[in-house]
Amino acid sequence: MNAPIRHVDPAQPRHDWTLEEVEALFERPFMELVFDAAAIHRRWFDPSEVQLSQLLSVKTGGCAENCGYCSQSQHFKTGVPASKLMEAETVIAAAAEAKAGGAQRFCMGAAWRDLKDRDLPKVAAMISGVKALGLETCATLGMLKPEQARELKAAGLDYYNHNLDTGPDYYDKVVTTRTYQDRLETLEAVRDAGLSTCCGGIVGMGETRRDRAGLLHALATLPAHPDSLPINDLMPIPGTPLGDSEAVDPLEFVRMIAVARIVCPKAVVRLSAGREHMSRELQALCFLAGANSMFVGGKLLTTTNPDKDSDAALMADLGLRPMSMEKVPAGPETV
Ligand code: SAM
Ligand code: DTB
Ligand code: SF4
Repeated sequence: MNAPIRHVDPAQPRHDWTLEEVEALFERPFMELVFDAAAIHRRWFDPSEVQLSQLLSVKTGGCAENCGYCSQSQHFKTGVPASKLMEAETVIAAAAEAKAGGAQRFCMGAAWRDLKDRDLPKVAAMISGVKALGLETCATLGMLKPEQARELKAAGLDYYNHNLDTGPDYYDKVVTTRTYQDRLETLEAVRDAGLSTCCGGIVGMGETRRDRAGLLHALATLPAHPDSLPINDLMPIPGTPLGDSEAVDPLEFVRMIAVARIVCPKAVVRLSAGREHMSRELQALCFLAGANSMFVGGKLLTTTNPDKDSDAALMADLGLRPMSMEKVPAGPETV
C-alpha cells in the first residue's frame, strides 16, 4: 500500500528526508504519486506556467574531466572539436537573439573542470551583458572557489548550475576525476556568495532506482534546496562509456520528476536534456508531475533539442504559457 508521507503539510519544504522515505515515494502507485506531486506543484506555482531557458556552449570540448556521459571530455573520441572561450560580444548577441525568440533565462556552459582566474574577466563581461538585456542569467563553468563565486555574483549572475548528477553510491561509476565532495564544496561556495543554485542530475546512466532516490535525497538534504532542479534524460553520445546505455522507462522518468517536485517543492524543476526523444504525451505527464521549466531553441550544448515551432505547438496544445518572471524565486532558498 501507499507508504505514508511523514510530514504534516506535504507541501512544506523539509530538509530531513531519509533515503528510505525518498525510495518509498518512488514505490508509490504511479497515479497517487503524480496526483500528490501535481497538488504540491499547485501550492507553490501556477501549473500553467513554464520557464523557458536557452543554453549556449561558450567554451566547447577538450575538457579534462572524464564524465562518462559527456561529449566534451577529452578522454573520449566523440567528434566534438575543442574550441576557445567565445568573445563576450558574440555571447551577448546570441542571448539577445534567444530573448527575441522568447527565452527568459540564458545559461552559459563551459567545458571546464574549474574556472581559471584568467578567464574570469571575459566571463564576467558576458554575464553583465546578458543580464543587461533583462534575461535571468545562469552559468555552468565547473568548480569554483569562493572568491570566484563572489565575483560572478558581482557581475550579475543569478544562478550557478553544478549538478550532483547521480546518487553518491553510483558517482564513481560515472566520473573518477572528481568526487561528490568536490561538487558539494562548489555548491557551498555558490550558496555562500548569495547565488541561487541550479543543481540536479541525469537518469539513464545504468543507475538503479535507489541511486535515483539517492540523488534526490542528496538534493533534498542540502543546507538549502536547489532553487532550480534540472532532470536530464541521458543523451547517449557515441564514443563515451555511456553511449550504449539502455533508455529509461518513460514512466520511471515521470516518477523522477514527481519525486523531485515532492522533496524540493519550491524548486523550479527543469525538464532538461532528452526532450528530443520524448513524446509529447510524456512531456505532458512531466509537466503534470511538477516540471515547470524547459530548455528551448533547437540546441542544448552540443546536442539537439526540439525546435521552436514544435515547442510553441506543444505549449499551445497543453495550455501552457511562459512563466511570469516575478514569480521565479528571486534568491537562494533560506531555511
Ligand atoms: N563542465 C561543467 C560541469 O560539468 O559542471 C558544465 C557543463 S556540463 C555539460 C553540465 C551538465 O550537463 C552535466 O552536469 C550533466 O548533468 C549535463 N549533461 C552533460 N552531458 C549530458 C548528456 N549527454 N545527457 C544528459 N545530460 C548531460
Ligand atoms: C543541465 O542540467 N542540463 C544542461 C545544463 N544543465 C547545462 C546541459 C544539457 C547538456 C546535454 C548534452 C549536450 O548538449 O552536450
Ligand atoms: Fe567536462 Fe562538464 Fe563534460 Fe564533465 S560534464 S566532461 S566537467 S564539460
